[in-house]
Amino acid sequence: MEKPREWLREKSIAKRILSEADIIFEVVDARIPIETRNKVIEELASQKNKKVFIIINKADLVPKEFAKKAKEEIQKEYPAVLFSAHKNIGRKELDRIIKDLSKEKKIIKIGVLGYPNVGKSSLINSLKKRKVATTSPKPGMTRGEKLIKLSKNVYLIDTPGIITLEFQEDLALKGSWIPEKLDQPVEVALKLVQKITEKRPEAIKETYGVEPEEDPLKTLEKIGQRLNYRISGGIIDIERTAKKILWDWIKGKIRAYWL
Ligand SMILES: Nc1nc2c(ncn2[C@@H]2O[C@H](COP(=O)(O)OP(=O)(O)OP(=O)(O)O)[C@@H](O)[C@H]2O)c(=O)[nH]1
Ligand SMILES: [Mg+2]
Repeated sequence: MEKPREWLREKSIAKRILSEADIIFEVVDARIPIETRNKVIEELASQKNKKVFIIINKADLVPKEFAKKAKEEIQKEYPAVLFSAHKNIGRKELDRIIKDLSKEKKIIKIGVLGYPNVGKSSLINSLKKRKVATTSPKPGMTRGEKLIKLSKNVYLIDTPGIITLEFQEDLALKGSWIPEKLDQPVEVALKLVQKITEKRPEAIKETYGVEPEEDPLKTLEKIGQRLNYRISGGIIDIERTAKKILWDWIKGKIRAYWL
């Protein structure tokens, strides 16, 4: 499996944060709220008996109905909050939760954890109402941990994205892996296109103005044609098209979602 060293490093960060923090905010992507739940974080939190809240971020990218269903599903296990760092969804609710938590102890530290690119740093900026943490569409932006004072006795810890021991391909489908770092970007884009075609085919039409085909490779070709991505001889540049689709997915430009 790829990157075991990276994984070990991140697991040790997760361990440290889980010892240091009193509460864990696990951030997930509202488009794929179940897939972006992180086993490493949840297992460590339960071992250490830390209270976990799941923050379903990027709620602006999904319809209300879907968001509600995702929340109900997750709340079977953990308290969950629908949130958008961009559109101010759920800020009041989360402010209230933090205020209540802050009464439990003299000083509380909330560890903000999750896969790369789910919006941990953006969430912190939104709560702080100021840009204190660096954000970027590029997964892996936040490197070290950063302690941010939110109020008199509440601290937030921004952390690098935690990945679990899984294939690059699966991480890329979660928007947590840079497409340029993939060995097989076309294969991954095909999987993504297939999933979108299965779950919400309209999203292909909305984003690229072409009808999806049953065969994802044909869809990819149509998209490449539409974008006019060509290599010499006029052949469609499939690899460039694949990377573009993966980036669009990372950037939230494709409105597909599933549980
Ligand atoms: N539409 C939408 N995009 C968001 C939201 N929150 C964050 N983003 C975008 O998602 C991307 C990643 O945001 P970050 O806050 O850097 O994510 P992170 O989890 O800190 O990422 P790493 O530090 O790389 O692990 C950026 O392009 C943000 O603009 C949101 O609520 N809605
Ligand atoms: Mg970050």
